[in-house]
Amino acid sequence: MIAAQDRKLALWNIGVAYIAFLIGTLCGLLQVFIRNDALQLPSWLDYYQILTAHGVLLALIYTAFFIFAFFITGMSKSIGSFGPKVRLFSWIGFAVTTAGTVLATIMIVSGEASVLYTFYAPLKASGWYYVALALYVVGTWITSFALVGHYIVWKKKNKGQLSPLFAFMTITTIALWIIAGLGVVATVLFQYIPWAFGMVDTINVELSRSLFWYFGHPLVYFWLLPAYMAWYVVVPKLLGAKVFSDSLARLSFVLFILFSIPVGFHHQLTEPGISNFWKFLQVCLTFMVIIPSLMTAFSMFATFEIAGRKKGGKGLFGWFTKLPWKDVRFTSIFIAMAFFIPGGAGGIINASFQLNEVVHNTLWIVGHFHITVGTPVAMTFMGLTFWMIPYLTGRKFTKSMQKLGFIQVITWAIGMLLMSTSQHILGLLGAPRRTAYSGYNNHPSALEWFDGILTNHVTMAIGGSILFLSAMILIYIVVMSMFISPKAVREEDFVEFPMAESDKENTPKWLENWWIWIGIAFVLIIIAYAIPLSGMIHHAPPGSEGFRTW
Ligand code: HAS
Repeated sequence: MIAAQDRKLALWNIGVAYIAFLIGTLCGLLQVFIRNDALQLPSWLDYYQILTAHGVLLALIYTAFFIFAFFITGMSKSIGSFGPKVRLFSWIGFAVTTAGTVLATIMIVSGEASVLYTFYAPLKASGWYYVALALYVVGTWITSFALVGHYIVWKKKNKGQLSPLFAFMTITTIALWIIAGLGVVATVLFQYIPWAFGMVDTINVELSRSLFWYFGHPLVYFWLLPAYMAWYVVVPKLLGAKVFSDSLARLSFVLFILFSIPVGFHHQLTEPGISNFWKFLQVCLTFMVIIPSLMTAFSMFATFEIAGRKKGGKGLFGWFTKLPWKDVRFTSIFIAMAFFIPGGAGGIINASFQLNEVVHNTLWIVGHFHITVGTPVAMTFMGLTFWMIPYLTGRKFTKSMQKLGFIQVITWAIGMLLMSTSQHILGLLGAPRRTAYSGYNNHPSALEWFDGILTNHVTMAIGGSILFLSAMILIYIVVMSMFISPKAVREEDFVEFPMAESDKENTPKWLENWWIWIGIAFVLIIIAYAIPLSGMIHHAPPGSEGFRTW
């Protein structure tokens, strides 16, 4: 068991994460009904306000707080309890991130920031909303630096040794997050805040979007990598196996530092103002970032097969039946992985220049992110929640909670399958994203979106409702394991942190040479961004004044 003070820190992070999850999923439920024209909002509430709250609270707040809870728990477990300074800075980071979260939520609820989670200019929110975003990023950086400090202390005490896999992966993810955050902090501090507070009249839209996506794409790997950490480190332990290959795991993580950042233009393929050459270059780099995910898929299949055969699985697929299907901690993560097969394939489609023309800004993209962040990542976090909170509180994860856990993940999978499938199909039929309900004057194309059995807005709403039900079951499990479930007394009732062994003997030391990886990352960033960004600054068209469309 890790130190009580580290547990407290992690639990507070999880607490905020699940408050955001509760409000965010409620907003999601309202949205699917509005899109289906089954719900009219009162005049003081706007669809775009709810959409912003949904995106911000789930994609930015739930994820970040949960991820830091996981990092804190795992770092304390793998390299030892935090010292007083690390703990102090982690609390300061938590407080600043929470302050940003509260301020952003107040701005959204009061109707001052219906700009969606991408906050695209020239939509203009209250200046305080951008201050809130800056606080959020800086808060996460403070916690990140605290964790890096903890790692450095360990490295000094263990000179020449490779760090444990969990710590290595935490630091990789943090490196990615800090480098990525530079883009969003730059645009918020130097463009949005002066513009929103009236210090300047106009904003350079293309530059602001490009700096946002410089951050926005690695942001998705900031969500994904902690899920991969669970796949690499937790899953083998649940299977009774070791990490398949320590070097493969580390290499796949450092490849994310290299290739996840210089690729933001693949979100801007339809935008004018960026030449085809730079778009093409960044699309090529996007195809490079697929490789570490394929390495991860390979590693997972290998782990399953080795574990299944060790348990007596025979023949080509006999090992599959030997996996611990009755353990919800495993089954939830397995379903999460399975969703990432179509989720990742969809990403490859999005990144393909011509196909992007068909799907960009349609509901297809919404379908894509619900089967990437909304299931592979979120359901992995659910699988972690089942043991992490009992581990931190010292309470039991009872048999009835395990049963409820199964109901929760199965309903999530069914709801997501219905909702995301219909979103993908609706997208191909041209239904736009980021829009409230509109009948489009009964245009035949728009009428199609309400036809068919599996392919319409009604299916989407049914899926969304099942998801909400599932979310409420999860909240119940969270509350039970935080406050109500009986305290574990007997040895066998204590829930452990399942952390698999990873053989480091054959792992090359250069894999943990951060100067190499961060250095190459910056070289790639400069190659991919220096010329197009400087072009946007030096040949900027007239800037835009702000618009408030709500
Ligand atoms: Fe994406 C848009 C391209 C991955 C999230 N993406 C988005 C948006 C979000 C998002 C939120 O190129 C919308 C942003 C917005 O608001 O506008 N995405 C990709 C590519 C990948 C990818 C190439 N995306 C993700 C992940 C996300 C995420 C991960 C969240 C966590 N995405 C795009 C593009 C756009 C985009 C364009 C812009 C579209 C537009 O026009 O606006 C790749 O990283 C995917 C690689 C993954 C794989 C899958 C490997 C499979 C594994 C599972 C193994 C399974 C096992 C289980 C072992 C190749 C690892 C076995 C089970 C059995 C049943 C057998």
